[in-house]
Amino acid sequence: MTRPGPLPSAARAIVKGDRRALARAITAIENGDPAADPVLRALYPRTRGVPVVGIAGPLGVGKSSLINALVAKLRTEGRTVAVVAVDPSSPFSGGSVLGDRIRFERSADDTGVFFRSMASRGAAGGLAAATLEATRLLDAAGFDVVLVETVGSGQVDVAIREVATTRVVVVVPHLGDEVQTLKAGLFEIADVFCVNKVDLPGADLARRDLDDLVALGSWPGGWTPVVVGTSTAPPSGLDDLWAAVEAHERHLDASGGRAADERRRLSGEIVGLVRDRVGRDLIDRLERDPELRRLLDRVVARSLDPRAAADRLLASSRRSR
Ligand SMILES: Nc1nc2c(ncn2[C@@H]2O[C@H](COP(=O)(O)OP(=O)(O)OP(=O)(O)O)[C@@H](O)[C@H]2O)c(=O)[nH]1
Ligand SMILES: [Mg+2]
Repeated sequence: MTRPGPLPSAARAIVKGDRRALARAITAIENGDPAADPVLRALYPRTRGVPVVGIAGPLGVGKSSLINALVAKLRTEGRTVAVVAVDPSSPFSGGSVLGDRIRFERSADDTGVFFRSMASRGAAGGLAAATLEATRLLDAAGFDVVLVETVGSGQVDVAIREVATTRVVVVVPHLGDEVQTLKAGLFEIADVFCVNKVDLPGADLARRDLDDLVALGSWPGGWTPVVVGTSTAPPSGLDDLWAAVEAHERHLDASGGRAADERRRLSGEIVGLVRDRVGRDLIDRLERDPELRRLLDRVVARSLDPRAAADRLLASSRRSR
């Protein structure tokens, strides 16, 4: 049941600001450990729906550098920030092309910032689900803003659509190959395009190209993506970047998009959870239930095809309910 009541001790610790309890709970989510269950359930009613800003884009464009800069800015303004870096060591990405990726700057004595990385466990969808649950804990823990960096893999980036309320897609001057990345699905998910490294030549051209692409696109939901230019060293454009994020967050409230997105996200999440459980249950039964084992034997022996077997499996699970 999800109504506010006495909290399990781990959940209580998280609400009180215990960062180690928070980190442990996120690890449990990451590992699919059932210990996360009571914590997630108890804290769900305490989530407020804080902005979750996804920072996506190809390798090495400066996502982490931008996040460091945004964290510094938000902290100066007195806001607390949690950062989740998704898939930092995946076999797909392996880090920036030149191996010069920026680490997050951790300030041990600032409890207003929390950094966490989450590794990919198989499917991008699974990672997105785990990240969504982690952002809920961060919300319930009281952070004002959650920033999520997704690295490299277009699939993970697109899956993060289901997690972030505002999606920033970062590119660098000389789009080149990156246009391909954008075509691979990133283009459609952007609420803000950020041309980073405007200190490099070609930045103006890249911004104009993006402006043209945006003008050609059709954008449901009444929001046309904003194109901003930034550099992290020397810092420039960071206020514009954050202003674009906030404008999108305000648009979500004014247009009813936030509520609609949330409904869609939650229905997808619930269906995903049911699918996982039913799937696990069926796999279990295929192994154990002698009748179902015979069914599988027949498919192996080519006397039944997989679709017919699926029909029978569904029929039998309906009967047994
Ligand atoms: N010239 C220039 N270089 C930058 C800028 N921002 C970041 N970089 C450099 O770009 C490199 C990659 O920066 P990161 O912040 O690690 O980029 P990332 O997108 O997080 O990289 P991955 O996580 O590996 O995909 C580093 O060498 C940064 O110093 C910028 O505004 N201008
Ligand atoms: Mg990075």
